[in-house]
Amino acid sequence: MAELDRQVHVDRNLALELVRVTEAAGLAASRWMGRGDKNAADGAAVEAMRRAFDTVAISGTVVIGEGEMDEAPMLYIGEKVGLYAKAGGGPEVDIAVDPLEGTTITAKGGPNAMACVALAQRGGFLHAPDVYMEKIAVGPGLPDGVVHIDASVEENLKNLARAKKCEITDLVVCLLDRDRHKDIVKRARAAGARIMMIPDGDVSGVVAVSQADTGVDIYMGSGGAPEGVLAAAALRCIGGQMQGKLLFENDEQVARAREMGIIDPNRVYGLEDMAKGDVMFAATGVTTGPMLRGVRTVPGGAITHSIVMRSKSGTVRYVEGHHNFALKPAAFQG
Ligand code: VTB
Ligand code: MG
Ligand code: MG
Repeated sequence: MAELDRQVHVDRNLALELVRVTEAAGLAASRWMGRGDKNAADGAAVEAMRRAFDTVAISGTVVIGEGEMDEAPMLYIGEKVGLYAKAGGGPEVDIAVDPLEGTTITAKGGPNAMACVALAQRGGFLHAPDVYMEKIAVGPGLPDGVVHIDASVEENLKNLARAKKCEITDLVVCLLDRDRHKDIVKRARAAGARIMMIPDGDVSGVVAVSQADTGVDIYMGSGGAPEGVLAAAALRCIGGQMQGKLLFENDEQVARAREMGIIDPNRVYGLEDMAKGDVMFAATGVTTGPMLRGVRTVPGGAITHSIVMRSKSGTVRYVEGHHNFALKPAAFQG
């Protein structure tokens, strides 16, 4: 087999392998739905995802993870994961994870919590520090630069409405329900736009701009920078535009980012700056939302709903997993 063919073959297999990783995390987290313990839910997702990675034929390095080695026992930044992590061999890839995006949502049994993973070639992801990121995103099929992170809310809405050949009153802006977004909300409402506030989970909030049936036209506001990179990976696959800007609260954060290779703290990152080259993204719903159905328990097992996508082919697949716990190793039942 020619080298190129072999590479393509490896890539293709990996995309579907990744879904097993998010399924494992999703199944584990779902056991904690509505139990009021977000740390237990998160811990269960992290542990299950870590274990599931051991079966994937990669030599992976976590670059967006659960924190630094001294604060996170598993899936910490720099950790090697995958079947070949110790033995060597296998494709060398970088990994971004959020084993449970929406820990509080899960603890309350709210909507739209999910387990997420993205994979890129070495060096493909922005090594985002754990600070906030200002984000703006719109869906596919619009002129390049139709919105800009440095433009005003009013200007962005006006330009988006013009490009979509609609009125601003037709547009829906999605953002996290946070006090820090009061100004954006006020301005967007004054301009006539409608608002969809989400309690947590801005990865799915951003991805919603690229999914026609969510009714979201634009995502705005700040959320976690690691979540920004995961969302960028997804948009690279599914289409759409996104910009991000890291928000630093003090000099220590700026210095820390500099150590991670971020020289210009005011840089505006485009999609390719956050997730470049061949990228894959997978997510499994933990609780039901507009993007994915949550885990459903059935006699003897559970049903999961996941999305898998690759930037190279642009294929987006929805995978419904019917898990039979009598046959599945206990460690993977969640
Ligand atoms: C978002 C959201 C996450 O953090 O990134 C948000 O996607 C941002 O932080 O689900 P604040 O909660 O401090 O606003 C989460 O809500 C939790 O990781
Ligand atoms: Mg997390
Ligand atoms: Mg998160």
